Amino acid sequence: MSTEKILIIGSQGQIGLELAEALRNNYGHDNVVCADVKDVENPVGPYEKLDAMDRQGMYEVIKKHGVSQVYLLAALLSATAEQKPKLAWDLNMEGLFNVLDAAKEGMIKKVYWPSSIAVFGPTTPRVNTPQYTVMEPNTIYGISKQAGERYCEYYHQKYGVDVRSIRYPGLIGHKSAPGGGTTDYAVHIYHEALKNKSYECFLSEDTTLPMMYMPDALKATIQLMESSADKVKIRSSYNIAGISFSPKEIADEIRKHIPEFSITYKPDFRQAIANCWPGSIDDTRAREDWGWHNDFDLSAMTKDMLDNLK
Ligand code: AKB
Repeated sequence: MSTEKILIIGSQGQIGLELAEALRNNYGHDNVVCADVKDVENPVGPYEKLDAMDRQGMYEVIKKHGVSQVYLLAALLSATAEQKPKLAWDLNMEGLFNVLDAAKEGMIKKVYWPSSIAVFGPTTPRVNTPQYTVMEPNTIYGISKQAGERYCEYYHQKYGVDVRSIRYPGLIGHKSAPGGGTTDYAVHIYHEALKNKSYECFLSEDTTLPMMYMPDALKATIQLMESSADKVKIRSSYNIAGISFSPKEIADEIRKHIPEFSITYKPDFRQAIANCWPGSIDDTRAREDWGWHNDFDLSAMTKDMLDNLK
């Protein structure tokens, strides 16, 4: 029997929906409480309606369920954050402060908080971006993630908070839809390829970005959270790498399965965001510290996505 009680805040988003399923398999159905600002009719397990910015509401949920670990996934992603900068800053930071303070006060034992490749910026080396390098993010999302990383490390060093984090690349999965990111095209493209045999991409054909298939991202997240504390040497956030590809390369891969698939390019404001992000990531530290490795490359992911979406 698991002694852990896990709370996922932002459980109805792209990662939350899949992570809840994976954690419920590992820890038992009733030991994972899902929470989100959305109303959910007939939730499949314990569910609480919760705004991550509502500190008192969050603490009541933590106490009510005897929560020991929080995964804080509620956030505005890069593209939406540029449209709503004030809300993005408030949500991305307040939610984190509320959870870090809960850990500092001893209400919970462990915190997971996702960072992103958006912490890097135009002055960062783009190829094999190192763990430690120049970081001058120029999007609200990236600025909030970088500030969040600094707070995580500070709370760990100053108050002993056991907080763990990964800098996610663009995530691709077939079970849940992405919302408001610059890397979302790499999910939409599969849906459109099957439905319409064509796709208009909002990034240019040669925009290479770091990406990852959802099973790899879930594996990394749970592996990091289950590692013994002494192995987690970085308390800001870990680089992890999966696959790097451009819209042209993913389209070529899809064409191996759907030969008539065609792609056109109409870059919009998201192109400027993508231009300032890395093309590939050096994840040596995650590999060395807690044994991370990815399983899926572009061709295995494409086959699996198309098989499942069909
Ligand atoms: C986004 O595109 O905003 C996210 C991310 C890379 O953090 N997928």
